[in-house]
Amino acid sequence: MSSPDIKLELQGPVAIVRLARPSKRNAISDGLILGIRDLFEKLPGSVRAVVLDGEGEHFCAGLDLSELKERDAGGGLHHSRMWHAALETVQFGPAPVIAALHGAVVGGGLELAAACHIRVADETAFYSLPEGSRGIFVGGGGAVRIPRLIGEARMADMMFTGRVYDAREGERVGFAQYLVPAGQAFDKALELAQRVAANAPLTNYALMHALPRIAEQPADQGFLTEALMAAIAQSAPEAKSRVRDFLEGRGAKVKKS
Ligand code: 1HE
Repeated sequence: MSSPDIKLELQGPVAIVRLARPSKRNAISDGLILGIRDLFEKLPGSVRAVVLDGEGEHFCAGLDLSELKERDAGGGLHHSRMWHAALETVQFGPAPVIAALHGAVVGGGLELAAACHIRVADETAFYSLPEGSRGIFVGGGGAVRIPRLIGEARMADMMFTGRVYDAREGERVGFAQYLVPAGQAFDKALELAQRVAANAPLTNYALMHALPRIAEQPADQGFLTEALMAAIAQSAPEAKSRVRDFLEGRGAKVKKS
């Protein structure tokens, strides 16, 4: 199911995915969450990295509250599971996703950002979980993903007290890995996506699919998963040619930034 509220543009190996419902601050309706799922499921095989952006002054205002009808427990369960399925296609889709954050990154918008692999925020970004004050709970995977970014105590505080983190605090506590001047999040995210797209595909696969699983495994299983993934990655012809390039003086050296 495609949604008119999400747009896809291809720039070589980088896909630019844009939430396109600025009049509603990119609030996520059922149609839009299904549109996100379908778009990520059907990304062309040539895509090596994705930039996720939002049109207008805000990245995303979260769940479309106008659709929050009286649901029975079963309806609520299935609604939340629909979000989970959609955001799984973002996290475990074909390519790493770099979110370009500005303005409101709130509620389900923050849950969407948390499913991405790198978050770049500009100085206008702010983070909030208004579910606490609306009498509801997160339902888009936030209870799992957000504590992994900022810790459970900070997430609970946000929901108990309505605390809003500004862009600087957000970078300090771990919402975003990059903080850039106002208006520059998209350009920075695109620059990073181009770099990510140039990695060996198996390295990106390991970072997307092995690393988060290893984080959940007991250490002895994690070490084994790491070793298996390392063995597979280094056996690829691409790894061999990249290492040979370095040893023969053609590969880039590591430089201080
Ligand atoms: C919306 C939504 C929305 C805006 N659902 N319509 N999320 C929230 O509780 C956040 C609610 N939104 C806000 O706090 C503010 O709108 C913003 C800080 C994001 C932006 O403020 P502003 O002044 O730029 O815009 P606005 O005037 O508040 O909104 C413009 C329009 O968008 C307006 O509609 P209009 O028809 O009067 O023009 C708003 O009603 C509409 N709008 N946000 C529906 N969220 C998987 S579970 C996840 C659970 C959650 O995400 S709960 C948190 C929901």
